[in-house]
Formats: sequence, C-alpha cells, structure tokens
Amino acid sequence: MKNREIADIFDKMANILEFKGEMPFKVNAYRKAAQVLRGMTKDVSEMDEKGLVKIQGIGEKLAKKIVEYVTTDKLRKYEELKKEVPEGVIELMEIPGLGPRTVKLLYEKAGVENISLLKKAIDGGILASLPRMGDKTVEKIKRGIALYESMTGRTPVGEALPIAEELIRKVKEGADVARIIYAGSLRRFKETVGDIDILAVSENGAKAVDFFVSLPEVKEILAHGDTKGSVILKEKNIQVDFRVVQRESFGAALQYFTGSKQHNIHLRTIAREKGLKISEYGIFKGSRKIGGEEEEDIYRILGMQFIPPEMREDRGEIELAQKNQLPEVVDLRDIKGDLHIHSKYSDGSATITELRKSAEDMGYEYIAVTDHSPSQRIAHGVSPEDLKRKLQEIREINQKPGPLVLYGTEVDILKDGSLDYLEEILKEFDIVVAAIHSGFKDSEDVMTRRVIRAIENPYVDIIAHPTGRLIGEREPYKVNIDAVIVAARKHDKALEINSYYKRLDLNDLNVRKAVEAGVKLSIATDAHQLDQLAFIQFGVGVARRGWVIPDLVVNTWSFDKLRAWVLSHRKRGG
Ligand code: DGT
Ligand code: CA
Ligand code: CA
Repeated sequence: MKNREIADIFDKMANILEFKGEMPFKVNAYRKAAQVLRGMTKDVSEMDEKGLVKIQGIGEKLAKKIVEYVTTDKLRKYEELKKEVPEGVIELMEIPGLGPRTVKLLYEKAGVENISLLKKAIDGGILASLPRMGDKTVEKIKRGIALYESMTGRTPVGEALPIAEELIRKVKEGADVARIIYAGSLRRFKETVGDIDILAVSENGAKAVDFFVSLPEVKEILAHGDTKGSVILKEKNIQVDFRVVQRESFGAALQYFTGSKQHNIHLRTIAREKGLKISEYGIFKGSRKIGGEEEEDIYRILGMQFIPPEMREDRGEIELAQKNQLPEVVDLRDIKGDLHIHSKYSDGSATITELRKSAEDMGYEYIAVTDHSPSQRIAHGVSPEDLKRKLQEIREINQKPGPLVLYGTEVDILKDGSLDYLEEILKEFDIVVAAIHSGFKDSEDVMTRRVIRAIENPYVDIIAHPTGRLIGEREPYKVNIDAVIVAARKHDKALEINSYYKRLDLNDLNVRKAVEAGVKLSIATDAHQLDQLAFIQFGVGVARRGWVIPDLVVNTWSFDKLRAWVLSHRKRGG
C-alpha cells in the first residue's frame, strides 16, 4: 500500500530535517504523519486532498505531498532533501540508538558519513574522544550496528506478509493464474524474511511474469524471463521472486521453494535411500514421475506425515513424521480469545466497546483488556480511581450479548520483582499479565530474580514478552530463560508468545524449550489499535515453529477452564 511507502519517506525526511537543524515542529509533523499513515486502514491512493486534510495529524502541506506522491510516484521535496546530505548519513540514522543529533555530531566532529567510517572511528578510538561520548555510549552504538547489520536485507514477517498478500491479489486480478501462493521463509513464518517467494500456475507463464514485473510497486527489475521474474519493490527495498510452474508440478515446486534448504536436503537423502528422486518438478522413480501436482504427494510417497511449513527447519520434524508421531500443532482456528490488549484507559487507541466488537468479528469468546499500571507514566498507566471506572464499564458492557470482556492489567514488575498494584487491587482482576518495562540493563541475576518473583506471586497468571527484545531494534535483556521456564512450570504460570511482529517474544526456540518442559503459553497480541488484533497470526506462526499443541495454550481453552486455572493460582498462594 502507498501508505507505508509514504510513511517511510516521511520518516526519512524527518531525519534529514532534524539533521539539518530544522525547527522541531516541522520535524515532528512528518514523524506524526508517518505514524498516522501506518495506523490507517484506508488506502490514501483512494483519497483526495480534502479527505486527507480531515485526518488528524495531516495538514494541508502534507496532504498535498501525499497527493503528489500518489499521482507522480515521486516527492520533489524529498528528492531535494536527499541531495543535501550524503547517502551514508541517511542510512546511519536508521541504526538503533543513533538519532539525527548523534549522527550530526559524528559527521561534523569526526567526518563520519557512512557505516564503514563509523566502524573505523570506533576501532581507532576517535569516537570515544568526542564530547558526550563515553565508553558506554560507544558500546551502545556498537551493539546498534550489530543489530542493524543482522537485519540488513531482512524484513520482519509482519511487514512482508501484507506486501505479499497485496501482490498476490493484484496478480490474481490482472493476470491469468490458476493457482498462486507465497512460499519460502514467509510461508514458514520465520521472524524475518530475506525475500518474498511467490509461486503461480498459469497457462501463459510469460505473460504472467510480464504483468508481475510491470506492477507499479516495482522499483527495479533484476531478472525477467518466461517463467521467472525477480524485482526490488519501492517499499522497504524488498526483493520478490515470482515463479510460474506447470500445473502438474505445482506441489513439488511449492514443497521445494518453501524450504527450508536444510529440510529439503534431508528429504532428498531419504528419497535417495528409497530409490526415488525429488525436485521442483516432481517426485520420480527412475524417469517416471509418480507425483508432484499436490504438495502432500511428496510427503506421502516418501512414507511420512505431511509436515506443516512452519516446522520445516530440520529440527527433528522429519524423524517424527516418519514415525507418525508429529505433534498436531496449534492453529489459528483454535484461538478463543486474546489475553493482552490495551484500551484507551492506558495507551491504546480503541475503547473497550470497539475492542469487543472487533473480537466478535474475529469469532472470539473472550478478550482481556490489560492496560498498563501507574509506573508506566509514558503509557498512561491506570490509577486505582480510574480502575474503578474501568471495572464498572466492563460490567455494563458484559450485560449485552457478545464476547466476554475480562477485567485485566499488564502490571509492571518493579525493580525488586514486586508488582505495581497493591494486593487489594490485584485480587479484583480477572486476569493479570505481568511485564518488565524498566531496568533493561540490569544483570542476568537481577533480571531473572525479578521475573521469577513475579511468577511466584499468586496474582500473576501470565508473563508478557518474557525477554523484552525488539527485532532489529533492541536486544533481549539478560534473563536466564531456562530458569524462568522451570519456575513457570513449578507455579503453573503461562509465558506469553507476544504476537506483535517486532517482538515475537518468546521466539520459536524458546517456545520449543517451554513446550518440552510442559509450560503453558498465552498467544496474545499486545494490540494498541483495533487492526492489531489480527497480529495474532504471527504469534500462532511462532507457536507452530515451536511445536506448540493447542492444549498448552491457555487462550484455546473455554472461559470456565481459564477461570479455574486463574483461581488455582490464588488458592495455592503462588
Ligand atoms: P530467506 O529468503 O533468506 O528468508 O529464506 P528462504 O528459505 O525463503 O530462502 P530463499 O528465498 O533463498 O529460497 C526459497 C526456498 O527455495 C528455500 O527455502 C529452499 C529452496 N532453495 C533455494 N535454493 C536452494 C538450494 O540451493 N538448495 C535447496 N535444497 N533448496 C533451495
Ligand atoms: Ca525467501
Ligand atoms: Ca528467493
């Protein structure tokens, strides 16, 4: 969607303006507009200037710019700004922890104008000698570079998926394709994807490829043949590989291009042992093709269960499928509710009534509205007085038919591991999610103690985003996750799989550890806007990658079972 393309440009413009020392209100107007654009569900290309100005956060000037980009695919002002600063400097501002002001200092005092010069300045000790640059800051910048580089060329799954879905929709509409699907790491729901792989069946492959590479989203064509087109998109510079195959090899091609590479290599070895051969064209006995139109053919003929794409990482899934012992992993359809959502009572943008309506549309039986506690000042933690109003509102809402709204909180775990509400307040909640939002730099011992003390608290049911990482932006805090898992098991508490696509926390490997220990999990979105309730699919993706069965997931349970579980903690006193 144009919205995201424009939002990215506005953010870059804000950076450049700030770097140039422009007035803060100008800079902030661009940042604010970018944020608004990202939160919108309506496509700006379908709006005119008048409609745009009506949106809060978009003034007349910015509305004009949006229209300009929609109609000309360019923004003159942005092109001009780009010429005023070196390209490398614009990239430097993308590094976590390196805002425009620090970059300006580095540029002016040390001539740092790209990442490689920055690294040299760090290694040569030049950086540490600059004003306002202690060893600690330099360390932080070093970690920021490492995070940035681990992401370069990779896109979070939550950003790649809507892009892929939109491209598929357009190809379906405009080209003659009988089948079309995304494959690769995206279909495996890996947390970041290197590129998007799309596979289609068409009677007229060359024409379908022509159509694909000519889409307006395309910035650059890397390859353009009769059966394959590779392009770079304007949005995020993400690469997309589009392949057209024959109807009779669709299944084999889908299996092949879904990967992972390691999974496929292992399958090929098994095929060879059986005197068979698999390729993107089919499964063969000698020169005779014995299957490949459907993906299921491959696994069946190899003598194993069908393996869900998310599990195809060669982490033992093939051995289990051969023994018919593959776990039946949780599915989106199993989810009965969302136990971590923010409303207007704290920093969410929706009312409880609006949230309930969306939950109903999603077919949920219940949702928990879990606003922040008071120590989260920036996030407008809810005061004890406002909690009374909130509880009253929820009781009234629950009188009307619809999903049950649970009175919840995301309470802060304080420095010493105690909670940010007193017991008499905590005991009123239907469900308590506890989380760390401060002291990220504390030692592993301190952090682990904090989390475990929270787990031991009888009022805590779920630990939210247990490691605190933000993909490409912030490392996890130091916490001994094995010890946390042991404590969660002992006290029968759940660990969250936070589905916000920059968190995905616990990650797939930690989820797998939790599953092996028999620890319960909550797959929740941490939604701050209505449309973020749909992020649940990313959490389910992580859960499937971690081999989670539905029984372990507390929000696949009926409300009665959930309620009994919560009460059991309080009864046991821990
Ligand atoms: P990515 O894009 O880096 O996130 O990861 P993938 O898994 O999407 O990798 P990609 O796009 O390079 O290739 C898509 C799939 O195609 C990959 O998962 C497996 C298959 N594939 C590609 N190249 C090879 C190869 O050289 N050998 C094998 N066995 N499979 C390959
Ligand atoms: Ca890929
Ligand atoms: Ca690829």
